[in-house]
Amino acid sequence: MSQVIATYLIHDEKDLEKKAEGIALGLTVGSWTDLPLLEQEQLRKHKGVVVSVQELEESERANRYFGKRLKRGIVRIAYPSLNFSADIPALLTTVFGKLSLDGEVRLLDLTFSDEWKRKFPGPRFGIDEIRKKLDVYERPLLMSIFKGMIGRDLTYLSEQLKQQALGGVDLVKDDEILFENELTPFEKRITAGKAVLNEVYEKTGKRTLYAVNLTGKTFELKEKAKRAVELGADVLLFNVFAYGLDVLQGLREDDEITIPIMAHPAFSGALTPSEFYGIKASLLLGKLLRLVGADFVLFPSPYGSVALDKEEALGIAAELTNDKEPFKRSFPVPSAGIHPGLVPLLFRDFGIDSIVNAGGGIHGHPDGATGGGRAFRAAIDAALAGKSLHEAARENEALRKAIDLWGAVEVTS
Ligand code: 1AE
Repeated sequence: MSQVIATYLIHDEKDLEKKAEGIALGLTVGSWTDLPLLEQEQLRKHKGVVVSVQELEESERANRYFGKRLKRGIVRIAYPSLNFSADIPALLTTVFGKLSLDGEVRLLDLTFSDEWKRKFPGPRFGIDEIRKKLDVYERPLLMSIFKGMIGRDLTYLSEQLKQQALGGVDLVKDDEILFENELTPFEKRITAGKAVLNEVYEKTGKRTLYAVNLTGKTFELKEKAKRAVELGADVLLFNVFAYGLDVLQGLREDDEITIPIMAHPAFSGALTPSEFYGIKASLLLGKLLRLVGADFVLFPSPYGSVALDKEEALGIAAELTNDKEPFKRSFPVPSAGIHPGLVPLLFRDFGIDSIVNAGGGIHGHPDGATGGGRAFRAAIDAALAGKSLHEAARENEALRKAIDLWGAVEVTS
């Protein structure tokens, strides 16, 4: 029988086995042992089953956090797929619905059967087809972010886009905080953006894709996304955690929405950061975002301004690119506070199939956004060639200026 196996970190004062059994029962058939035998038999096929309980060493940190001495353990529970429909809301409500309110349980992972995975789309494009769109294959991609756009008009947007594209970036994304507004409405951003990027392409031969922020009320999103496709938008940026994973899946599965989707992590920090409860980032931003169809996934890198624990960040990237899964691979985009001096670290950790993404690190360059893009491109080339940034900076003025301003972390070995 098909099942979903959930792995949890649990804490309990007394008996981990008992707590695990309580979860398996509580999230499936509820209390059943007092029922007549016939009903017990009927319910047996729906009951969650504790697969394993592995007790961990007591943790002083956890005891301090909870203000009491607790046992800790890793618990695996199998839930019969029979119990819930093959959609994310039903899945999450089953494996971590009421349980998430417990405050002493962290959902670490979910394992799906192949049959269950087949009910989900995965990315429409994924890494390989996005590379084809850009005709860039042998290096990490470079993305920049519009900054300071609130209260600015289309002329300003067009100029900022042009400066970014001239720096050699592969993608430019809207800031996630740019919503529908009179000065730069969604549809006009797309048409103005297209005109600028075509102009730059005519001049330089370099393609740059623009990810426009798809915002508004949930039930208006599909129509808006279809209109974006009609207008020739390249990519949709989407604040998925403000809406829900299922909304992204709905956009992905609509055959009239034929452009890649870029998932932004805004609001996910309300769910992932604690080491004691909530959801592990590699599951939420990695495995589940890929399952529902994100082509790109942004997340905080271990090095910038909103640093994520390194193991978590690597875990997200591993889930997005694991080639044993039956889905296209999603692009990992480690972000936030990135400048050219961090490129060697990002390249060492995330490799070629990743995207270097920067807002402030592009626009804050002494030569403006174009200089910022050039500095990043030189840093990426240096990392690929195994050159130090300082060595590369001797031949590249833009990189030298960036390093003088922000420093550089060289990677040895
Ligand atoms: C984790 C998301 C990063 C993001 O969206 C963003 O706007 C970053 O900006 P900078 O690079 O930190 O200026």
